[in-house]
Amino acid sequence: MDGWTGQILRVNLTTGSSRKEPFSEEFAHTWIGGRGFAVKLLYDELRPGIDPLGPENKLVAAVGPISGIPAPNTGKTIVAAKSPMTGGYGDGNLGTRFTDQIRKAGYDALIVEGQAERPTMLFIDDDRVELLPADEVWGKGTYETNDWIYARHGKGVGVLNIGQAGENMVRYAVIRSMEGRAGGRPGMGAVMGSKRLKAIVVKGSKPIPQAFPAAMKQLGRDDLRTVHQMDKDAAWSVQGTDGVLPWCNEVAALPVHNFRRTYHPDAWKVDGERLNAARIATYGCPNCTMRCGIAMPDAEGRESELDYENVGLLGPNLDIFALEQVATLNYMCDDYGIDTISGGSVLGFYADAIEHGAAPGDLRFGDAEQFKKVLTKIAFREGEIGNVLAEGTLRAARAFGHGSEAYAMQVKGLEISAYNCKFIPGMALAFGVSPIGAHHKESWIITFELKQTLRESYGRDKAQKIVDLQRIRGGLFESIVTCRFPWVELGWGVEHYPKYYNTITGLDWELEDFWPISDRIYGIMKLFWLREHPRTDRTADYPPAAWFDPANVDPDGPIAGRHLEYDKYDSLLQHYYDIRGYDRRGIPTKATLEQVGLAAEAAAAEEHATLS
Ligand code: PTT
Ligand code: SF4
Repeated sequence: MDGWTGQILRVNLTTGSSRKEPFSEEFAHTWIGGRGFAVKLLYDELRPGIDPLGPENKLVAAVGPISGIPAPNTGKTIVAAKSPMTGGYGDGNLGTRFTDQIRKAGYDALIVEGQAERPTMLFIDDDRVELLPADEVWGKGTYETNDWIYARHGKGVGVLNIGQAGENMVRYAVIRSMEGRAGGRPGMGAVMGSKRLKAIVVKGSKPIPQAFPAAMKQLGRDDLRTVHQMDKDAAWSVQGTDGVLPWCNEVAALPVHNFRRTYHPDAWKVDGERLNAARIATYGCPNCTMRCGIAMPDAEGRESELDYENVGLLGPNLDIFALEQVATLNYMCDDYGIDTISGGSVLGFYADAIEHGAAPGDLRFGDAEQFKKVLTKIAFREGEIGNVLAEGTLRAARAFGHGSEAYAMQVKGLEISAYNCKFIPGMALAFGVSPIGAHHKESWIITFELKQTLRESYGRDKAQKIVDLQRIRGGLFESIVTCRFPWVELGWGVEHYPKYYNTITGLDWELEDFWPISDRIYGIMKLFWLREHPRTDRTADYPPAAWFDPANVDPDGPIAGRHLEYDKYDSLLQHYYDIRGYDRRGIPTKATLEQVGLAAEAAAAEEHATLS
């Protein structure tokens, strides 16, 4: 089957068995790969109501037809499972050598099920699949674990590994995937830890099946060169993602003091210019010339790779404006394997709760040393506070009480990325309706909204743009599986991707052919959510109360006195539902599901909720 290896590798950690499972051409064309494969497999195979941190959950790592092929920025893999944060489908998009190695080993997806008795490393070398002891590195951070793996298997292998946070099932533990790369925000590292799976290592030597390999080689080489040239000419390549920080501050979208404020006069101290000036190394994913990972020394001289999200949540959100201190917190997150977004948000929430008398403790905003201590407690679930905070802001707020849930900055249980939408209705909705919880990756409407529309508008055009972006970002890029940055940051046209897809698969698809598949993927993610949350309603798609609170407005600055309004947000949400074909509860109608090819799933969904 050109474009796909046609095989899934299934490994059971309880029995120690593994087997290859072929999949059909129809399955490939219906779900494409990556997120499409992952959500369909998990939806079909997971019994509703299982504990995401129990042996019944499954971890899927899946690539797409474009992944790993030498062409712009193709070194990405999807990791997915039932999320310990949201209870719904969760995934992350990782840059990693795992991508091309798993394809060369002969698989498009890996399913890991069960639970090992002892700390284990899964080793895949083409057809050879072994479960090896990992006791030696259990209890160690991701850096040491990575070195241990490289020393045994060489630096060319693909690696997914976890730190102590994953082992201790901190709900927002991530997976490290290579130097400077990490992800799986909705707790994919915790799922690995619950299986006592310290690492997955893969080596492959087979050719990746392609319809027109010579044509693809030429096309990939030419486009890599063009993207490289575009990148060299772009300011973005100098500062990486942190280049966006001054703009976020200027437009009052920066998270400051647990999202209480939207800008800060000292924000420039942690911006991309300062980061670039402190640069000691640059990292990138395989097949990428853009190399957006900028590393600098932290306060203890260790190399720490920073992105905007990491800086925003571990810096201004905690009132920390010393970049080397931000770098230390970031290094600790990377080593423990804690998501920097949720980690920074949890720390900010805790300081805020103390400030409001809702939680015990003497932690203060701006005190980097104290924040480091709390972060360590979280990674090891040390003491009552470490244990509560390891559960994420929503669960911690429920434990603290005193109305603290209003300023737990999360949606559906997952913490909001570094865009403070106190007065940005469209981006607030993008977080609200993101099917995996508040992640900016599904629809980053903020630049369109603030540059091309009226900020205060709650018009249908914003809801339409969110759907359009979800189709491209959450559907296309996550299923063909490639990095979206050439398109987002350099304007590398989205029309290039069907060209790669067709050259690899031998098919003849137009861009428009991908949209029904994107909608199918969103439909089944929604069904996954519905099955786990049968009493769901539109309130699940609301951002935190703090953004609507007249008592929580900025006293001065660009949006002084402004906040979101409930009735207007609700009407914007309704526009989104209308465009998506959902009913007033936010549930896809039967007709909508049938239209996107989910008739069988719609019939089964009747067991969990009445479809309109
Ligand atoms: C992603 C999320 C992001 S998104 C960032 S910074 W970003 C944070 N990075 C973390 C980190 O680092 N260490 C850590 N311990 N926790 C971290 N949590 C945060 O995780 C990521 C890049 C980035 S950098 C972005 S926006 C783009 N994301 C893409 C995407 O989602 N899809 C896609 N097709 N292409 C993308 N390209 C860009 O990739 P999650 P990565 Mg990450 C150290 O996975 O769960 O989606 O969380 O994967 O390999 O690091 O690449 O300003
Ligand atoms: Fe990885 Fe950044 Fe390159 Fe994307 S642009 S492939 S995230 S290094």
